[in-house]
Amino acid sequence: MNKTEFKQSFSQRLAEKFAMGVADASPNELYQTLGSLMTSTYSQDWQQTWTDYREAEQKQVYYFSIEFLPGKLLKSNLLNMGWLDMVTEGLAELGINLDDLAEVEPDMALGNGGLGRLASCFMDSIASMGLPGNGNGIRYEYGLFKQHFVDNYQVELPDKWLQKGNLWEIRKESKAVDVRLGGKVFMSDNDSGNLIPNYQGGVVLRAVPYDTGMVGYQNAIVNTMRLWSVEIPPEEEENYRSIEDRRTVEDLTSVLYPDDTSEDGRKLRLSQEYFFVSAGVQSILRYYKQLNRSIDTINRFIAIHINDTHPAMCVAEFMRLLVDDEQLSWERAWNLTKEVMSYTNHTIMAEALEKWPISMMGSVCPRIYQIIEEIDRRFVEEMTGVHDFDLIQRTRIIQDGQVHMAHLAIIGSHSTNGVAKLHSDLLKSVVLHDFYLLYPTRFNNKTNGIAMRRWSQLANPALSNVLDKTIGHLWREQPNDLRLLLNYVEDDRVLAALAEAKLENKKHLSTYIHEHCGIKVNPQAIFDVQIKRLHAYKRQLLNLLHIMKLYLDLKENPDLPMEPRVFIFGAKAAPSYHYAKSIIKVINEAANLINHDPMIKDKLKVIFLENYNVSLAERIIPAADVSEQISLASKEASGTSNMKLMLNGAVTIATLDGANIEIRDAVGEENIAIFGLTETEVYQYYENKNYSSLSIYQDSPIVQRVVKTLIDGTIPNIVAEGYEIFDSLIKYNDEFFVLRDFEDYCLAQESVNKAYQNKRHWSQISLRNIAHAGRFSSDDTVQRYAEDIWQIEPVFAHKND
Ligand code: 26M
Repeated sequence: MNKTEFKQSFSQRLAEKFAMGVADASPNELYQTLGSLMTSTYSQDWQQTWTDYREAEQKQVYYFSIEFLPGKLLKSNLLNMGWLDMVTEGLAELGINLDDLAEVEPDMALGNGGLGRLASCFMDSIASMGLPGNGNGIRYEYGLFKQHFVDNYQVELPDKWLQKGNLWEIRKESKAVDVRLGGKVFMSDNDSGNLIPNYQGGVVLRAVPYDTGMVGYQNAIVNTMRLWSVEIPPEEEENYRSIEDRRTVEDLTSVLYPDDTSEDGRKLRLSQEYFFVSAGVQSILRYYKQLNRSIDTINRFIAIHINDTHPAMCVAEFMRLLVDDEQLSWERAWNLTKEVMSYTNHTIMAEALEKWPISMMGSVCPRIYQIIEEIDRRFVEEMTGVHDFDLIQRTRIIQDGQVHMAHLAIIGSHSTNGVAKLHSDLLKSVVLHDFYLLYPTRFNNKTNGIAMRRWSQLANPALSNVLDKTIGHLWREQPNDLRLLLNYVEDDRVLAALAEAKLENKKHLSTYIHEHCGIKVNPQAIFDVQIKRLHAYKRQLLNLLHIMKLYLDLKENPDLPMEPRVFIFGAKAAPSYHYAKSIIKVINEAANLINHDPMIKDKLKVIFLENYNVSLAERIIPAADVSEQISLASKEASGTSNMKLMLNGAVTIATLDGANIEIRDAVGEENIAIFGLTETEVYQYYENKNYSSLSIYQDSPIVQRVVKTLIDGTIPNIVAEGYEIFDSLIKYNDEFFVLRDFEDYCLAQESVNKAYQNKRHWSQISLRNIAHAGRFSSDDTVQRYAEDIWQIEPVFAHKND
């Protein structure tokens, strides 16, 4: 399609859909029109992709994830279709600004944070690499809550993202499957003497898939993200007369759980897990059986990936279908299951390692529980005599009345990977060491990556233009080409152009900040950014304490030589995470104090932007000068905002944690500000039990002065929260070593301040960060999964001309 044809089709589609002309249409109507033109165009490729996979009998991967966080799809689909420039220009000629349309689309926020966003980066990359892969998840009626600040507290509002419909999804009623929940099961022999399950009670629910096309980057490949929604099967209608009964069913896919760590043991969450696992695995087997191949070769055609432990029941569900329905022997089924399954671990935080009471699992999915018991029994039997008793007890699936989901995922798969080098090493040496002894060859690393096109071309056109003019266009497809920038590290014109692009982005963000917070910030100031979920281990508190130090220093000496700074936060706290919410309150109150203190002027501003999500990330990241990656070493599995910020030229202040280590290796020590305890030192403290935050507090006047602002009235309106945080640091011995790292952090901050004083030098550091970011492309990451774990290969893109 060319521009003229596009304009014609667009106007025609608008007339058909809304009986309107461009001048009368609202942004939403224009958005709907453009979207429908796009979906009807790529649907041919979508169908063709599927046909190609099936005809070639390609091995396919199914990425099971309880969260996906795609954000908005309009521009990313336009880019991948190769339409972005044409549509931008065509619409402009019709008097329409594409960005105004894009704004209308609600963020698809079916995830909490890093894990869900990673899944969506992978979906983009899998399609863009031409790899046969599908997403499998839940179509939540309500996405992650919307965050508002009321009286500087976080308040959660429902995210009704589907209210105006969702033009990217297709409901596929004919592909529905039934999922059984609850009831009882007992096994008996059938006529041919085979053991079969008999179910009593419980409910049968219909899982209806909604498919969304995952458009590959200009390769005519469109893969599928399949999200399941619950419905009452029409033939069961009479059993669901009351509103209450109906509601218990509808609840199943109604809301995304907003906690991203500790499992609170809710039965509904477990039901959600089984629901999407069972629906997904059943539909995979239905597809496989259409191929008319022996069930014994299914591992050559299907790979199932378990994204964190939430879908770990895939192991047992796959066994159930092979043993109960296909009547395979346990041994045959088990070998196939292990070959099909693979698992990624995303955390070492103990409270996030999922466990379910056996009574709950027995009541939600009794047959699955039985199968897990049998897997556990055979595991113990197989290991007895080979390994020592204690090791077997520590690694078995069922312990102390609970089902350990990570154990199920590891025992039932052929691959377990961490998400950054350090994290994968810690899995082997500490967190999953026992399993490493049992299965050393199953462990591997796959460092996370990011969808480069979204986080550079789409989010940062200003920078992209500079790159095009400097190193040509190839970086857009080959992110490693960003290295060519290094040739220009002494080129003043390029350095100035990079600085100019950054300033332009900072001006845009300043406008947004003014509109949303009523605060005027100086675009020439250092924009210092910490954006991620609010968590004690991520240490937003460390950032705040340093801000308070700067504040006190400035109060003492208003002429302090210091580059003006704007500290920018974006973070949601889990609604039940009291401490995290207190941190938000305190940061907001400190911001209010500092921003309105006439003595401080433009030197220091603190901005906490409401409702951090993918779209807001796309505004903040291009405007960032400094990237805060300050988790306690060993606690952040990888991080991915660190990669996005680096790609956009921010300079990182970091602990040696997660992928920060690989970022340092990429850019070199001179181009990153590293501080704080190493993971080894942290573990030494654990071992020797000799950390005392109190003695640090007592020995350091600066630490004392800063920590006291929490309780001495310096920060107003935070009596309860101030004491809560003060106590966490002093009375409860500072679990995340905030005080231990404080002074080193201040030094790192000071070095950043110094570096910024020399603008040319700063731009050079920034350039080196951009130049080395290419290695964190999720295109490469998924390629490594494809080769090492899934054993899938690209199809050759068909030509649609
Ligand atoms: C648990 C219970 C109830 C409801 C939700 C959860 C839950 C949801 C998400 C638990 C964990 C969840 O995600 C954890 C996560 O996002 N981990 C991050 O994964 C990223 C991608 O690998 C890493 O970069 C981050 O370091 C890691 O914290």
